[in-house]
Amino acid sequence: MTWHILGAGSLGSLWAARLARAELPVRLILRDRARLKAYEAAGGLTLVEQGQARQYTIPAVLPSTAGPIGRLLLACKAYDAEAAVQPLLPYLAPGAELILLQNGLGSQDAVSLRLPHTRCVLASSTEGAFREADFRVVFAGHGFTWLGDPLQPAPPDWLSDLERAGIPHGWTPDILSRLWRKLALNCAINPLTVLHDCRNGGLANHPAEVSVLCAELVELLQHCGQPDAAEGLHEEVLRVIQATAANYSSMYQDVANGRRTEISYLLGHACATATRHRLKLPHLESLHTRLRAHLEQRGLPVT
Ligand code: NAD
Ligand code: KPL
Repeated sequence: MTWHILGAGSLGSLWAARLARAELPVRLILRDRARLKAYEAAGGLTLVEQGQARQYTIPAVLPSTAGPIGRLLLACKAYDAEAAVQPLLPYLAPGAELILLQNGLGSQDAVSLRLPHTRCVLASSTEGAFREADFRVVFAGHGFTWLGDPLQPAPPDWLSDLERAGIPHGWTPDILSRLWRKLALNCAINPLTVLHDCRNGGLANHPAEVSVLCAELVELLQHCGQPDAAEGLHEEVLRVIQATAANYSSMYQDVANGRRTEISYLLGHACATATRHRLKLPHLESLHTRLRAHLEQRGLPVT
């Protein structure tokens, strides 16, 4: 079955290139005619790995000419996911499956609600890629992608395609726990790197702030039925700060480059969940307020 991939950005291109070179059928879905023309002019997708660039001439279509779609990888930012899937709804084949490759939480529910009869597999990835130019992506960091379906524990048969394409992955019956854990790590690290204008390692100078945020995140995870995601969170946050000391967090890079952040699906989602559970988490709330003010000052969206 053809892999339709919406979002020819960093992760979407990384998946598309690896699936295509394993000779699996892949089709990119681009936003509009202008993007399609630009893609055709570029001559395909280029993936740069260990300094070596290789171009893949993967066919691309518009939403209106994509159908019928049996399998769709949605590889856009969390804030684009719901709108991106909308024009594809009439073209989804009966029994179609979606793979939602968004960081954070909230966008997956928004998409699933629009597709009550379609299986939505959720993904959480630690692979790293960035766009060097339009339709040219650099594979920057090896990682792993967890996949799972909170409603249906049986793994789909297309995992063998990922195996064949060399995409490191695992199937988990508890994908929500993985997504919450990553969200918590992102909440404890990313906003502070933005507000303190530092690399991840710079947070070693703010141990009390990190510690109090971790304590509140643990409380939140325990309250919202994710005790496994809370286990050893503070220790892992300290480990990540140390292991990625020289890196700038993804949110830091977004802000530095004047790009919209996924704040609503990370810290915003954590704070909204706390409110729903009538839980007072003053440090997380204050962090959210300070981060929004910081984004506003820079003319960036606060959601
Ligand atoms: P990206 O911005 O590089 O790519 C997203 C692509 O989606 C863009 O090309 C954009 O034009 C396209 N898009 C958006 N709306 C569209 C629409 N309506 N129709 C067609 N195309 C549309 O984003 P990314 O870095 O690949 O991130 C995707 C998700 O993966 C995010 O949630 C991100 O946090 C997460 N993630 C990224 C990385 C990474 O290294 N890049 C690592 C882990 C997780
Ligand atoms: O995932 C990350 C990011 O930069 O988004 C790290 C810094 C590793 C954890 O928050």
